[in-house]
Amino acid sequence: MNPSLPRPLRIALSKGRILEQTLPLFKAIGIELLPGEQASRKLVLDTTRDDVQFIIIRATDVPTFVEYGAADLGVVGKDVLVEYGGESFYEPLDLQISRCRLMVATPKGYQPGLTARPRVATKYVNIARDYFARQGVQVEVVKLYGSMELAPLVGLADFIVDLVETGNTLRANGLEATETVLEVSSRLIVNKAAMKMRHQQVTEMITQLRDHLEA
Ligand code: PRT
Ligand code: MG
Repeated sequence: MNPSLPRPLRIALSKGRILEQTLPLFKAIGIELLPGEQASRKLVLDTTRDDVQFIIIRATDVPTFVEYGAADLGVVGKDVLVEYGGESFYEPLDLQISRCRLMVATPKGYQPGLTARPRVATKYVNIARDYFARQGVQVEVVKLYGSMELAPLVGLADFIVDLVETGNTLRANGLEATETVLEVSSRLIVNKAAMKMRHQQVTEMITQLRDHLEA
C-alpha cells in the first residue's frame, strides 16, 4: 500500500447474527473479506478493496469505536444505538437487516400483584427506564447480560424487556409479549469528522449501499 495515501476507510461490523447479513450487503457493492482474513486472528481485516478495512467487534462496542473515530463507519442494531444514547454520529441508512422488536413480556396470564414496584429485567436499562417513566409506571430495572427470559421464571423479575423475532423463545418459556418498545433493524452509522474529512469516500459508500437496497 502506498504510504502517502491516507489510511483505509475503516468499517466496524457487529459480530454474530448481524454480521451474517452484513457481509452479503458489502459483497453486493464489491467489498469482500480477502480469503483467510476471517479465520486469522487478525482484528483489522483486509478486503478486496485496498482502501477499505473491516473490524469485527461486539455489537455494543460499535458505537464507541465510531464515536471516537477509531472506525469511520459502523453497522449496528437500532437497539444498541438507542441504548448507547447521545447524538455523537450520523445515522444515514437503515440497512433493513436483522429486524426484530424490542418488547415488554410477562408470564402468560400475569396479574399485576401487590408489588408496588414491579421489577423489570433487561440488557437495555436506559431504554427500559425511559419507556416506563414515559408511561408513568414505577419500576425497578435490573440489568442482565443474557437469558432475560429466565428472570420471570425464577422470581427475579415481573417483566422483561427483550428482543423478539419469531416469538418462539418467549413461547417456549411461557411468556407473552405485551407492548412494543422499539422497532429494530441494523443501521449504518458514520463518525462526524469522517463525514467531513472523508466526504467523497463516505458518501460514495452510502450511495452504493442505498442504491443496492433500493434495487
Ligand atoms: O452474543 P453477544 O453478547 O456477543 O452479543 P449479542 O447477543 O448482542 O449479539 P447477537 O449476535 O445476538 O446480535 C444481537 C443483535 O442482533 C441485536 O442487537 C439486534 O439488533 C439483532 N437481533 C435481531 C437480535 C434478534 N433479532 C434476536 N431475535 N438479537 C437477539 N435476538 C434474540 C433475543 O434476544 C431472544 O433471545 O433472539 C431471541 C428471540 O428470538 P425469537 O425468534 O425466538 O423471538
Ligand atoms: Mg447473543
